[in-house]
Amino acid sequence: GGGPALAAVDLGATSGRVVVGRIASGRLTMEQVARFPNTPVLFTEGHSTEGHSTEGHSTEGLSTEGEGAEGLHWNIQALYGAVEEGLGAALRSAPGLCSVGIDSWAVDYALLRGGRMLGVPYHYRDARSARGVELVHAEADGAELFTRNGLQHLDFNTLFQLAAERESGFLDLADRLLLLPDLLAYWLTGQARAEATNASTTGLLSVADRTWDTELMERLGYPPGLFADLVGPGERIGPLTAGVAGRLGADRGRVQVTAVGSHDTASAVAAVPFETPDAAYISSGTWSLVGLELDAPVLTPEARAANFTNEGGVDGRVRFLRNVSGLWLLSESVRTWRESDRRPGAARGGGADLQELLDEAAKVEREVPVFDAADERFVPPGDMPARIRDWCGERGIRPPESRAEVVRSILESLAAAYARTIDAAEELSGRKARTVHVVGGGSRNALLCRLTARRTGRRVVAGPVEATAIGNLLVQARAAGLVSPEATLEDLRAIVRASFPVTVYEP
Ligand code: LRH
Repeated sequence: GGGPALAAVDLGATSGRVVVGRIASGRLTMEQVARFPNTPVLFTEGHSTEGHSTEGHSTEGLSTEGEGAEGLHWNIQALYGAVEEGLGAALRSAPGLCSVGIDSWAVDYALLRGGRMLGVPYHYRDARSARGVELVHAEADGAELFTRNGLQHLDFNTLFQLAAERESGFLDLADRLLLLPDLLAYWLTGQARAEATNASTTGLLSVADRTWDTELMERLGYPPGLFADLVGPGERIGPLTAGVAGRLGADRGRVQVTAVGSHDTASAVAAVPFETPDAAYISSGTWSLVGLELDAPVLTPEARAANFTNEGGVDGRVRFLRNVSGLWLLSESVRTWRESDRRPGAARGGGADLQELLDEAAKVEREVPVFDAADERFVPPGDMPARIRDWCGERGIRPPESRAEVVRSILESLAAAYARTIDAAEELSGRKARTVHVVGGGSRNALLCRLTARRTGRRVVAGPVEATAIGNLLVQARAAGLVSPEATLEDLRAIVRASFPVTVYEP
């Protein structure tokens, strides 16, 4: 139809989508107009990988464990092409499109000089960050960093990646750094900005006042001028450039790019259909982000020891949470099994269809091990079942044997990590969490939701699946005046409740 409409560009670690949103009688309707794969690329140096293999077999160009690997990168040009195409589809479906918002995973960035991108952005799962951690900690230790930025220590936080970049001399060439959603917005509008929720994941934003920590930047040798001016969710970034508007067949000036919670988790949390504040959330996808929404950060030594983060949320809220692993453990296992089934002479391993495996996993009766899903060894791409076996072997625990048992073990371990994390969040913040909301892809995984209810001893409210796109769209709707500009986050969440059903799992 010709009424006003919005488009959310939502990039995930495995796929991206463009979703058109419309508001009618207090409800949000959504239409997915484009979906495309996000396939990282592994660049290797010359011939140095010849004769080597990664854990004994090829991993479709994804592993960083082979010798001679130059690095794991995002195919950002392909993603940008798909975004433009998706926006073309959005305009065809909704000629009244007036605003576009972009979100993606956090922490990753591009360096530019004179407006041109230098090199190909790295994937946060690339192994180089470990070196960056050493370099940064030589200047500022973990305790100091936590009081400055409020973040959970993750090796891939932008400030660690940049130390590796600086050591290679590459940083000296750059005059601008843009996180990936900001880079796409720059290509669409010509305006270079730093959206605040995502900037909060760099480690270089002050948790006290959410401005750039130029003192820390200077100590680490990162020129403060690299970083763009901050914008908050709901602020305008700018209209499409004449070139982009021309290609898309849009009237120039009619379509604005609007800042949203450009960190996907910020958009997802904005769309959690909380009915009361005493509830926790799990934003469940490649990662599981488990925690509470608070008005102020928790910066105690206990919060740091428990590895909690205080990320910036929409409307100045604080996302007090822990990044525990997620469905990545499952998707990498399935990938490993498919590859081994394809190898000539492979014994039939019993199939690697995810839904079938989940059905079988639900029937597993033998007790399966609960391993530490947050162990660092599970971060790089690779053979997760082998790593789980190793984890168990090191402790003399009987490992899961069949594929169904491995799946069950992964889900039990995730649910156990959720339970631990929610209990810790309550204790650290003094806020009760009587209900657990699960949003994102994992909200569709009935077995995981059931195990989460059982292990947390709390009621689980699952859905919506597309929380990230919903949060992205609702922030734009408010900015564009399609809902009241005065609407609070709670008002926006009432729209989520009115628009999307949920599934309840009792403990
Ligand atoms: C989830 C996510 C998460 C970050 C990680 C890098 O997609 O943005 O919040 O910790 O990716």
